[in-house]
Amino acid sequence: MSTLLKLAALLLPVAALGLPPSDLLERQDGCTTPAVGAYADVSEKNLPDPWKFASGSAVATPADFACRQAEMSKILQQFVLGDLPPPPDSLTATMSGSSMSLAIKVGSNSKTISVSITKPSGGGTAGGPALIAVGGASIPVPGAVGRIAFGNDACAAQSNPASHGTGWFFDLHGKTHSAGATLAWAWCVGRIIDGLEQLGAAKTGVDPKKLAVTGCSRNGKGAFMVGAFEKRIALVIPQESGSGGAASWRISDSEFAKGKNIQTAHQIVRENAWFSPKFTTYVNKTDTIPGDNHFLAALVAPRGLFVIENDIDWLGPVSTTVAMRAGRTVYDALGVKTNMGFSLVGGHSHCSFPSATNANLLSFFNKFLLGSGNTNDVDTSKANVTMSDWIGNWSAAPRLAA
Ligand code: MCU
Repeated sequence: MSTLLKLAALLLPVAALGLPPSDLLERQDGCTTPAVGAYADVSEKNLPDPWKFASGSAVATPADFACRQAEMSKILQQFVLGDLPPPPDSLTATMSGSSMSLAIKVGSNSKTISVSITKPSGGGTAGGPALIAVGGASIPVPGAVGRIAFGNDACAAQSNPASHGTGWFFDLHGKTHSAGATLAWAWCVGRIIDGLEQLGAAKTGVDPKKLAVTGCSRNGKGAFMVGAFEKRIALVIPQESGSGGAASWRISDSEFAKGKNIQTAHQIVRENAWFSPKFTTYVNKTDTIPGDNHFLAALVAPRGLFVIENDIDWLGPVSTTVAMRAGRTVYDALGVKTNMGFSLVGGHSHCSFPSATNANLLSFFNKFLLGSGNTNDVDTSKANVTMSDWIGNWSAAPRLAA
């Protein structure tokens, strides 16, 4: 680390203390003592407690929570997702018409990617908000929001388990890199944001501080992963992501044991390359993982998160309801409960957006991308769940808000 960087690292926490608490919490990189090394297996029937470090000590302050977020990220990478690489060695962005080109180098590997941008209307030189669509968007999007098309299959393929290693992520990092496709997509979206930042709003039309991400189904798992692992996204809208997204591995196993036609960890690794080859070790013993998918919501917190689900058995409505309500308790402790909404409106086909959800979704676009109004307090699930069965042994949540 250069002397300048060391100085900046020392000064940051001091400078951050002067910020209002909401801004302090936005600084998710505020952990000055991140844990290092590998995490041990556990034996935990409940959802792992977000308020307790793997070491057993309590999460009591905003700085602790930033460190716990770093830990939750590492846990999901170690057991389920594979490793998230650091930014590339170099990236050069150019804009031509509506196409952004990214020349990326990692070690001796290089790749040039092109990304199509539909500029937001009326953004001026400061740029306007934009939605990154993982494989396309299946939600209504306000007219003032631009579009960025992310061709996730080209980044990391998702045809079957043997797809692992195919795509420009793997061309850059090597075919045997541990990342599953969904985490690889998060890294690739990070490069799109690098390009937007480098070129600036005057060229791209996009304000990189006003980005949302969405995707449905398999691409909804991706949208969730992008939001959880790429902190520059302001609003995350995973739609019908089900297993591996909004659903909990543990609860889906429990529902499966009750005879439900639900997607589980042991099935999903045989279907596709969404998760790391490392996950295979754990798919028949998910209660030994010191994390679960409520951690995804905890990693997005306190940023905007609007989780859309459906009542289709395969997606696990009980599993998604419990995991996402658990996620909302984290937002609540941060004093921003309504920054996360959970919308489960059933009775429609997979990835068709129910119009009953329009107003709630719009309230999230308005607050996080268009800068107006407050979000509605959204939890529309009618699934019959007993939260205490899954989070009953959690420590009392600290109050981390102002
Ligand atoms: C919900 O996402 C997936 C699901 O995980 C798969 O099991 C199924 O085959 O496809 C869903 C999907 O992506 O549908 C478009």
